[in-house]
Amino acid sequence: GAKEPAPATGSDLIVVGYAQVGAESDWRTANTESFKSTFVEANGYKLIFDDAQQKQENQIKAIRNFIQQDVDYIVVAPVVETGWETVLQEAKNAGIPVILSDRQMKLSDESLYVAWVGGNFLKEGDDSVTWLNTYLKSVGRDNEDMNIVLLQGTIGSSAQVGRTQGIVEGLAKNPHYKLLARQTGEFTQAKGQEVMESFLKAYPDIDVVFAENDNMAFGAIDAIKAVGKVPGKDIIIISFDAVREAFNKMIAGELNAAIECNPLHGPRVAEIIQTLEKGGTVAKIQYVVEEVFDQANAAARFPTRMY
Ligand code: GYE
Repeated sequence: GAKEPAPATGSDLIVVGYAQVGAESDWRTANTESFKSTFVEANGYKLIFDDAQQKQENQIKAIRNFIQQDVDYIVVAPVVETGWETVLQEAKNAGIPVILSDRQMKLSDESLYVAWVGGNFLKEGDDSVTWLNTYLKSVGRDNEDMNIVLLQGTIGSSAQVGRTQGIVEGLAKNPHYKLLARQTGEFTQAKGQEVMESFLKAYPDIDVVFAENDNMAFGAIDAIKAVGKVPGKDIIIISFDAVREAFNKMIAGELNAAIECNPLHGPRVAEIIQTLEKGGTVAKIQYVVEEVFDQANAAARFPTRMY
């Protein structure tokens, strides 16, 4: 009869090096968890995980280490878009395929990576302004002038670049919208709070905050409370990611909307690797389908959220 396949020994495992951005947000924690739970021995993998603490130089070092260790695949969630050609060429010379996940790179040579999977950040930005347009209309405030501030993510990251572009271009279409200020909060709650505090001091009459991730919105909520205003009522708050805590805040009425960005890329990257292992071809750019959540659907959708 047919023989059972031999159990995977150490040398049979597919070795994957993951150069992760850091641990700056709930989204990032869920993303790390997704890789750690997917790339396990039981699935035929050995994962070498590196946390770059939001520094590109650390990510470049990590990639060089992966090349040294002759891993089978390198996965990168690039902290910023530019400056990767040299190290990716080194990976290419070593014959190691590179898969990008989450944020994109801007490269002069697209052959330096096999595939990318992640969210459509420009669309997310567009969706956030569309949500505001619809909401203001529904509450009869679409003829009011709106003073708006923007908490940006890590400058030069494709998540920031795309979301900022979608937001700024969307706002520019409506003469009632006035973007007073934009500044980075580095995708962290602490920095988001700090920047929002300074916005509130500089601009006493803010109507709307866009935060390029949930954690910065959580910081903004605290800053708004600290000046005696009611988040979600006195100031409309829109954020990105839609992590579990964002649902809690929408249900509590403190956050108005969260534009989804799905972090569960582990299985998606594993599928790409499995296809490559079988000699198949993969789509170069793979966008994940994402939704928009607000106070009208948050409670109903919360129980089935995966992150
Ligand atoms: O929105 C933010 C995280 O790159 C899409 O990075 C990701 C972003 C996400 O820090 O929370």
